[in-house]
Amino acid sequence: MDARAWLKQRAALVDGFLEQRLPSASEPPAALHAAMRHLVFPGGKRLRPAFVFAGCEAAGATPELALPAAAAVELVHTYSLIHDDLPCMDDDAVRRGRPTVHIAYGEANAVLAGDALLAFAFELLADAEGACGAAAVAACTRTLAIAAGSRQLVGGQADDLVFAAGGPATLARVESVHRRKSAALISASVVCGARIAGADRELLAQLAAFGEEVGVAFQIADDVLDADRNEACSSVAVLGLPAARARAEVLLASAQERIDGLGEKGAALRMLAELAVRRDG
Ligand code: GRG
Repeated sequence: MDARAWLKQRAALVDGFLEQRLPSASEPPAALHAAMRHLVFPGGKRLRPAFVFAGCEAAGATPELALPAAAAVELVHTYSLIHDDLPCMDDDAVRRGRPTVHIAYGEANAVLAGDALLAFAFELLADAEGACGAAAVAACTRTLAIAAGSRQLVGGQADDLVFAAGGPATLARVESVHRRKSAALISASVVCGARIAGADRELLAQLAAFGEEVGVAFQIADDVLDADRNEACSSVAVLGLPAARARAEVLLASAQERIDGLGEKGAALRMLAELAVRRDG
């Protein structure tokens, strides 16, 4: 199947689920609920949910089983983008070609919308107990909570914010931020999908390592696409464009090698990894 068509089909699954489950924009407090929906719809590439589905497939289950986990991961991602755009962080007025949430709904609603989306992500996961089993839900909750926490996503963001003041930029420092801020959630996505399919410890470790390498390569691709922003914490800043591109390819190849043994079950993961790293937007 064509990779983009595959991704679009998976995105439609998540969109439908989120459309049904998120509070409507008219439910009071209406400004808050409208702010929550503002960045969820029409949404972005929906890569992380696709990694959840692909992780589930890699461990041998039908991907639809992982739908609540896929939606939960996308909401954690969405919350992080809303907060990242705030004036106290990156101070961005535009995301995905539209006004950011604080521009459209005010700063307080943007903070609250992010908070509520993070909480709702875990509500969706908890509700999946009947379909996925209590053990799988508990394991996914833990995986996602760790990836979203101060040792991963939030900690990476904290270090990114003070990166320039923290000493000389080195590849090790940049990739430490990339691993936490970006790769942790991608790795957790693959792992959650596999957990729902009942993967054993060995496969989970293999997929976590795959996800981390793909995640860092994905972030390098992002640095390359944003090269003209001259950010301090960027692989382009420490390596230059050609070497940054080459580093992403090395990581992608290493990640792909890790899942060679999965055969056909790993096809979706392999396709998605390529799409995430060799993208043009
Ligand atoms: C504020 C808690 C907190 C965390 C912020 C996500 C993030 C950390 C910052 C956003 C800026 C950034 C460059 C993050 C790295 C991850 C990344 C490249 C996000 C964009 O992901 P895509 O390309 O976005 O999947 P779409 O729009 O397709 O969903």
